[in-house]
Amino acid sequence: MKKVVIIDSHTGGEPTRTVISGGPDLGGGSVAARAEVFARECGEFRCGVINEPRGSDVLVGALLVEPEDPASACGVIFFNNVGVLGMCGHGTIGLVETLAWQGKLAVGEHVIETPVGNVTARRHGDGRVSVRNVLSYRKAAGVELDVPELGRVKGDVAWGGNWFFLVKEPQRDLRMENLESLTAEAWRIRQAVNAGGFPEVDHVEFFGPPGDPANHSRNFVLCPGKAWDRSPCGTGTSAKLACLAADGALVAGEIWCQESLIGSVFEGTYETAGGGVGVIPTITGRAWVTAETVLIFDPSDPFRGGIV
Ligand code: PYC
Repeated sequence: MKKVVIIDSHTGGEPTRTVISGGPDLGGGSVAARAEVFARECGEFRCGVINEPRGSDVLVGALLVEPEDPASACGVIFFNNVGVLGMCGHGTIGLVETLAWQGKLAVGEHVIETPVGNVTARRHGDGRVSVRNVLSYRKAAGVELDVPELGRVKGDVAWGGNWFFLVKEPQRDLRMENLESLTAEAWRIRQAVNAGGFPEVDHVEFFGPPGDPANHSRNFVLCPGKAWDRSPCGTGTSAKLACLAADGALVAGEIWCQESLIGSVFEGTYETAGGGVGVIPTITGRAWVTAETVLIFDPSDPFRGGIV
């Protein structure tokens, strides 16, 4: 009987399931190399942890691994219902809160190794966490697409630790009542972006006016496995900051308050970096631990590897 210890948390409504122990042996090397092994060889574990009947499509998994550099706090491999993520902003905040809840991480700064590079997480005394992300940049501006049933769609392709298409036109009404159509439209846009020369894009992001005038914008982010992000998406907000910087619409150090479809907020700022090629975003948010439990993988259970 295989047992996997997990701690669940949510960051602005978006859940993170951190695997504390019982995960697969991925060998040595960089976190990027171990993430490749995980992606290639551990599909049953990934689906068993994330998918029904133990989980749901909205969960993001965070597999804790030994860091390559002993000076780092930990390594992490983020994963979801369809594969492995590069980075995950809400997941990093959830991971920090989880380790703090276990008494393993103090207030202060901690380096966390991810498959796409090291990030620095600062745990504040009030429970907030700021994540200084990887270099983020806009790859293509004003990309125009013909999307079936939607017509002409215009947007930017940007990297914020994952690949995003940030829709500029047409604007969508970002309310919960429109969830079904937002999901269907974002999915169609993703297919058109992929067919239009950007196969790497696996997240699509809409923007609109905030519900709370204290914020700058509301977003809707569709993730690679068709789940929508309940949080404002840390890597999506990083991609947005890179585009705002490239457009000269936000200066370094200025705060951008990004609101999600459910009204949760991340604060984002950036430093210029990469010789002007991109920016280093810092995303601040808060997570709460929701459960600590043991998953049981019974060899006689026909759905032990999740419903795929
Ligand atoms: O917060 O970066 C994020 C994220 C990626 C996918 C879901 N959340």
